Amino acid sequence: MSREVFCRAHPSLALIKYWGKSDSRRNLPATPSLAVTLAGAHTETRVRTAAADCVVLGGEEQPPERYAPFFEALRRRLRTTLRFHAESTNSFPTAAGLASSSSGFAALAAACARAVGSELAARELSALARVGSASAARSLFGGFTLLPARARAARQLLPARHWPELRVLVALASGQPKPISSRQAMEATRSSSPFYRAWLASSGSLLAEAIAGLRSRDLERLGEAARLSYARMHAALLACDPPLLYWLPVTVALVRECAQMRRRGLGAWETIDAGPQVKVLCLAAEAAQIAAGLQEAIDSAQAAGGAQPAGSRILECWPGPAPEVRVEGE
Ligand code: 2P0
Repeated sequence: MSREVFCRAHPSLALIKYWGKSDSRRNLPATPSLAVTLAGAHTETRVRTAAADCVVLGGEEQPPERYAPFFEALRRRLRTTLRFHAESTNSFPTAAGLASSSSGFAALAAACARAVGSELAARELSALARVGSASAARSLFGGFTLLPARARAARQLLPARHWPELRVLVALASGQPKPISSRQAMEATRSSSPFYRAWLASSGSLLAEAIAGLRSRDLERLGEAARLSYARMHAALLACDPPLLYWLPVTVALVRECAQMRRRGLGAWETIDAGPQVKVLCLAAEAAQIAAGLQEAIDSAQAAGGAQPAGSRILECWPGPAPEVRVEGE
């Protein structure tokens, strides 16, 4: 079979964070997560059937063991013995806390299924992508998505058109890969952080508050719930033995800049994943002004560290679509 399948998928930014697993063998999340699928950033993947499974990301062959459970689950579900060759590129830094595994496994699931002629429903593809990376379950849907605790698949809560004015400014604090993977850090949090139970216990009320803010397009209400979610996740990380800290000086500078902007009446609410980058929720009308403030904070933090200003480091994103899949050759 010579057909090649192309898929473009978008990363899923969690506003209420998934952090911790209820079942690590099946990769089921211990906390519910609420996310927005981001247009303005994407993964593009081309898949064909091959003699052996192989994933090449940004020109580099990936460790097969990271992908083996996903490919096994895929073959079981599709009732096939075929293997897959995938070439993938990201429009943003990989494994740097920008949710590249969410768009990556979503694109892979959608493209592999199509490569064997299967038309699985988005919910089934979501369950397959989850085996690779739980956040990827959410990237199979556009707009605003929910992956409940212990769920095997995500679902769309609201379409992108619910809030087209919403913006996410991604401040690239560092393009370096993170020092410890999310998966290892989640396990360290479960096994060594005394705050893990408190983190799990608080996730339900944060989710309810965030959903209420999202439904009513109340940026402050959504932003405050999102802020508590990332702060509590990172507090649990800092309480690990040994402590885990993903932040850099520029991360702290960006958090402080957002607080200052809010004091000046601007609507800027930050969130941070497993990496040093800061993503800022705001509205389109204020996005340019907020982006300028974030850029200034990056430049000053770099100057304080003795580095040259690195040019524009702000990526503007907005609620985006589900993956796009097309067959390119027969
Ligand atoms: C999220 N993150 O909800 C959270 C918030 C990072 C911080 O999902 O082990 O790569 O592959 O299921 O999805 C990053 O972890 O973890 C993540 P695995 P994943 O987006």
